[in-house]
Amino acid sequence: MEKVIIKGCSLPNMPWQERPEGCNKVMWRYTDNPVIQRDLLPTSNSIFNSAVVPFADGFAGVFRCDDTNRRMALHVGFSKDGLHWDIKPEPLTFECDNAEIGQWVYGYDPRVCWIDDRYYVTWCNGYHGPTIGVAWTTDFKTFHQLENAFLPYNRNGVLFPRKINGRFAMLSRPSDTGHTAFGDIFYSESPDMEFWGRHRHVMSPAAFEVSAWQCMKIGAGPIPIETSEGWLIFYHGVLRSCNGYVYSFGSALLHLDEPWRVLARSGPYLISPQQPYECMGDVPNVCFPCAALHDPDTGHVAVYYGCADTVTGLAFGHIDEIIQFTKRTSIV
Ligand code: BMA
Repeated sequence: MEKVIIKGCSLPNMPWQERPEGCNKVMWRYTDNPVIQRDLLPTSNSIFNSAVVPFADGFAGVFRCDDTNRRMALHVGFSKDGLHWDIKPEPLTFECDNAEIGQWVYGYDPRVCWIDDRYYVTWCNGYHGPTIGVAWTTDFKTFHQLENAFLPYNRNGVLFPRKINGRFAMLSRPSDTGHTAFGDIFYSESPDMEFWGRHRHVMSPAAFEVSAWQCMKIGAGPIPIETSEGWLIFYHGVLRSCNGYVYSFGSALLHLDEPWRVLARSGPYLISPQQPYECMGDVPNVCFPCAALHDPDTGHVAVYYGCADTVTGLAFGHIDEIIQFTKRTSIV
């Protein structure tokens, strides 16, 4: 394979640990996982499925913090090193011109994406069922909420970090009100972040006999990473076992100009629930990625993922190795 070109801003200060001695895995876990404990806030039951981005001379994030009423809220946090976080105890509030849209019901599983001149937040927003909320900020203090991107029911809205063919682009996962046994990833475009259309099908769950970890439903995770081999995405997949759902994550490469075209898709998972903090918690056996930091100069990537719907974990890898793995094991 030719040298992979990776887009993005240099990020020499991102969290990183080398692959442990003797480890032959494509991705490996941070030794001090969970990187964010469930009770970092006095009022939090759990902090997981959260979004982290470079900000100022460090990092900022939008965190899913369920409180001890078990209400799902979003909180802002800041960190110098991406490992130790100062998460604000009060939930994030949005400014919105439209009272109906701005009325808070619940929010979870945020993603944050820098495009052009601002950070966009997308999240699973309660509006007669879950749909994709959209807001922007420049300072992580004031958040301006826009129209919901789609009709309910939809989850896992993930923006691309630049316009594609002149339009904003987003992956999402239409579904229904519950944790039902279906879910495909779709692609949509917008000229203005308000009106979304040109919907295209991207991926369905895999056949059980081909790749069982992703055979029930799938959903996009972190913001796609642009490379010379295509958009690298991490996505979660669900297996339905006799004892409940198991959430793992793998990788895929999407065509740069027509991202609904899947170039390669990993048959094996990259990370599946195996550590105690991934297997035990409010929802056992869940690894759910929502953010990644990467440094194009070194090819390092750090993926933040929710563990057992309770805490946040971190896993590392080399982008070129993940791309090779995706192509070598592809089920497309
Ligand atoms: C999904 C979402 C995620 C959660 C996962 C496992 O449907 O609700 O927030 O992590 O289920 O419970």
